[in-house]
Amino acid sequence: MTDFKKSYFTMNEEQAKEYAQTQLNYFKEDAELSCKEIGDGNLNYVFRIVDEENKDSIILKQAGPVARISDEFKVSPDRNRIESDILTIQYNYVPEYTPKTYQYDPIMNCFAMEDLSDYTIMRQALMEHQTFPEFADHITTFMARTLLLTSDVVMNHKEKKALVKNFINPELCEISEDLVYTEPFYQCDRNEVFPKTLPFVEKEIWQDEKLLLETAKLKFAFMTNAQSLIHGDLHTGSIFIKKNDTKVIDPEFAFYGPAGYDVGNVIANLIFAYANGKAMIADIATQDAFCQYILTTIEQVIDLFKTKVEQLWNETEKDRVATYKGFFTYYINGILKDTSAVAGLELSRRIIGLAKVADITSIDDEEKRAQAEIQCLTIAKQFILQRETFQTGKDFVDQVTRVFR
Ligand code: SR1
Ligand code: MG
Repeated sequence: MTDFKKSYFTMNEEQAKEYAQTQLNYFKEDAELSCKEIGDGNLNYVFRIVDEENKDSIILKQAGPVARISDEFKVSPDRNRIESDILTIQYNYVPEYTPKTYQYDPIMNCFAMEDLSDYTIMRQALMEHQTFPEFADHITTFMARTLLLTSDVVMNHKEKKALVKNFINPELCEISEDLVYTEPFYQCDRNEVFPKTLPFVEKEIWQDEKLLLETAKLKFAFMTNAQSLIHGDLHTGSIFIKKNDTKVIDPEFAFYGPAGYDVGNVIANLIFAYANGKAMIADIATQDAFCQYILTTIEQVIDLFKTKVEQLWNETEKDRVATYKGFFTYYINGILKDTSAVAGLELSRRIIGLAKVADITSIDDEEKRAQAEIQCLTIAKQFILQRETFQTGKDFVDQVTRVFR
């Protein structure tokens, strides 16, 4: 019998099964279980454990001492606590779109959660060019509630500060500070630039001093603006989806940061799906239908987000000064400006930096891939440099269609 109470070690499938049998109050004592490691993210181990008799199943997620993508990233397994805690908070605010968690173990740095095997990772589904008309509605409910209700606008300020403390997440923040805000903007060894895209990156990104200055301002805003308890990594690989439902997973990068960070990540990753549709769908009618769906979704994400934040703002008790005339407009415009900037940063870093997205890397025709990458980077520059001009869904969509003509 393995002693799971003594000290932390990373589990293999057999040990995860034994863990589920002996440590989780979930399966019957004599249940016959099977276990498979199904994680395909950059950081953690994800075990799916199934009761072979009634097919009831659960997910066990364990944090390892280094990232899976590269052991250069030594990240404390305590991120598992952060993830389990924030899933509980998000579940309180948005039970519809958050998976249910069951049990967190601070020794083994793992927690159990609802199995979502009947859902697909959204990035995968979008690469198969599936469409999800309700997604914009779901994700904007998720973002409006989690971002506004954890902010100083509506929270008791001492309680908010206690949350800031609980969610200090230095190691995961450092990954974003490096991979999102710093490395893509100079010739860093860790970058991996597609050779046909390199001349554009060298001239239009690394030598553009105006752009570099803006990324510096944005990096310091990311590190200092404790506005909302953000998910911190809200790309389409952190979303489980099926036709009429959405679940947001993987919030281990959570900390108090700019609210627009989450919205910007959603927008950028929809643009990657759009670029993939343009490059990979040969039939023009099918391509048009899919790409139009993405544009509609981008527009709805921005406009519904604004509407829902305003609704919540109006129906929730607030700090006295937040009720002053003009403050809401100032506040939401700030979030949208950050949304634009972060969308630009995410578009850049997934093309130039270490952590790529399959929407782009799966484009097998080299010319088409380089074209898609340069189009994404062109949009990115505008999103960063002209960030105060992107305030409506249409502003974002127009920029995408101008570049992808
Ligand atoms: C070292 S981790 C690389 C990337 O994977 C995560 O999902 C985050 O996006 C991070 O930047
Ligand atoms: Mg992740």
